[in-house]
Amino acid sequence: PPADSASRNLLIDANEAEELRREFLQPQPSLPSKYFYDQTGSELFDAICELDEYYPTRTEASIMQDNIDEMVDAIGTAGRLIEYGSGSSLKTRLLLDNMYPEVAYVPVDISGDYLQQVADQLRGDFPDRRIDPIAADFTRPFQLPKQQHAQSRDVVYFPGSTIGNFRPAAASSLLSQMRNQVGRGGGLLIGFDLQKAPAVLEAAYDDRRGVTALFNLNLLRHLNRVAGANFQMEQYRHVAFYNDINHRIEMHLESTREQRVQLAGCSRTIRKGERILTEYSHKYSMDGFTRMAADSGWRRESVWTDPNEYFAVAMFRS
Ligand code: AVJ
Repeated sequence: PPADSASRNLLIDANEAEELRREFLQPQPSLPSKYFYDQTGSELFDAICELDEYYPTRTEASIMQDNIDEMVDAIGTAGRLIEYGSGSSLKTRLLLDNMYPEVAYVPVDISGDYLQQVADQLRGDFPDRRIDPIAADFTRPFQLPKQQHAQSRDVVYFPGSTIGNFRPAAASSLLSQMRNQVGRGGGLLIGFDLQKAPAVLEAAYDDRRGVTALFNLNLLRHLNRVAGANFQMEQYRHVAFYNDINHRIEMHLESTREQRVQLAGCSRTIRKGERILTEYSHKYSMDGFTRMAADSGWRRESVWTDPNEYFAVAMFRS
């Protein structure tokens, strides 16, 4: 059991509790985006991907479809495709269908139960492919099993512009962690969202049917369950806007009244109208992203985009 009394009776470990308290007690309270993805949140995210307004998923899928042969060759004939934050693995099915048969698939996801369900389903659908799931929080260093063959190369797959959720410093350190994990000669196949008209961006994060609002609010329900929180979901509203100075969508939960909130053994007052930051989704220029990756030891080998240049998928080599 966790040593400190504040962390007793929580379904998260002492590190997670400490991270939650640190973020939540900032002058501008925030909550880590990774808590979106419990079972319900993962399902809501799948629903977001079907929305008319949410262009990233379908744009990335069309980029993958249009360039699958080049991508598969860039991944290579042996090794592992290690997907950080695999979720439902829906986007990965095209790669699983087309990659060289010797390439194993290693989905890494924080939501362990969902990961096992997905892995079992994939084993049924791709009986000839090795599927080796790892339940881990990829934002912290985690151990990969050793490769069987010295010559085989690992490729990290990080689609969906999940990188955009991280502040620039954290994004850089995550790119460095990936570089260290695959070693020299390893690859990174990564999707990132490009800068575009704010109206397009804002519609994508504040859809008419309110699915994104539910997704945002579900984070509170998740924390009530796992982190001893007492958020009252009805007393917050979803806020999403484009910050064009920092080139990012920001999602917040705005309190409709003053209230006292407990979380992971701490408590604070949230004033009426005060906002809790729940997500950044950074939008990049092609050059800006390439520079950030280069600073973490990655050189760009290929980049693919759509006709509107809404989204990009790039292969980097270390
Ligand atoms: C999965 C993190 C890339 O930032 O677009 C979708 C999550 N948040 N709608 C994104 C998300 C609100 C998504 N990522």
